[in-house]
Amino acid sequence: MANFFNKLIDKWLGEPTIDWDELEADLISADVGAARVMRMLGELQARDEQDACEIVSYIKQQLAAAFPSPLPALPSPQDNRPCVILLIGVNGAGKTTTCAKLAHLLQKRGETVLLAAADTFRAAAVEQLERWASRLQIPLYKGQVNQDPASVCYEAHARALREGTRYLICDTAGRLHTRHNLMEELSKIRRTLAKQDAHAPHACYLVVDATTGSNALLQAREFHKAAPLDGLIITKLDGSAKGGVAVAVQDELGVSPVFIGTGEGENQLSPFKVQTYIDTLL
Ligand SMILES: Nc1nc2c(ncn2[C@@H]2O[C@H](COP(=O)(O)OP(=O)(O)O)[C@@H](O)[C@H]2O)c(=O)[nH]1
Ligand SMILES: [Mg+2]
Repeated sequence: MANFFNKLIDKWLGEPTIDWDELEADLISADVGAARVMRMLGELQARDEQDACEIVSYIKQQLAAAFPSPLPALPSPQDNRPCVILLIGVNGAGKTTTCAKLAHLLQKRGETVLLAAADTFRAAAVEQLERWASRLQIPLYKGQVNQDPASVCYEAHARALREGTRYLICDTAGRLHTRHNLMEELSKIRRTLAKQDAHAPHACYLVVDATTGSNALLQAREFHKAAPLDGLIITKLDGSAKGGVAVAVQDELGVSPVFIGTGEGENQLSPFKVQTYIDTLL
């Protein structure tokens, strides 16, 4: 994992003066968002700070303070109704894998979970979730190929209500944030879920791939316009990707990170923790 701040200290510690342009470029490359970078550097320059350790500790503290405390948590079921979680995002972001990981995490906490395979565009997508479900022994509701995803979610929701399942996690098809009809379909899924419980979906999380850098901010912006996001799940933080986009999304949209994915295995999903994030993931 990238350890951005240690590299920053190493780089600047021996330097007699800080090259602000270069420091700016370093920070921009971490995807934390230009506006915040400018604000932080403006403050440091105003007090003519030259000490690398001081600079790094100021930046760390500012980035940590970007997030609300406490961070919004995964909702829990209310009134004995299943808590419905919808995972959305572009193709390849990690939605299907994250559905399985999240279901597994909840099962480990003793919760009951039903997965809904609402990515009915590709048979392979349903099969992918099916393989996870059978391996991890998680109940799965799957639709027919080409069945309306909203109707799959509806039927899965009905089953979860009937069986008293505590969590329903819906996997959806990857959609380009620029494609209107797919965004419409998302609204339909939401409306359909609300038919059996006005509060459903209780959480709609956008899954973004950390390796796409600042493109994840563009995705978040567009998805948030189409369907209000309750949180962000950042995947693939196990590589050299920097997770700075979490700060950018928090700053611009007020949408907080809830989980991070750090590998392809079922146990590689963890709740987002500010300090761990600042210390290891930037
Ligand atoms: N290294 C790594 N790979 C991941 C992570 N999450 C998902 N993947 C991989 O990313 C690819 C796409 O994931 P998938 O769940 O199919 O994405 P979807 O199209 O959004 O459903 C798969 O090969 C996953 O194994 C992660 O946190 N780390
Ligand atoms: Mg998928």
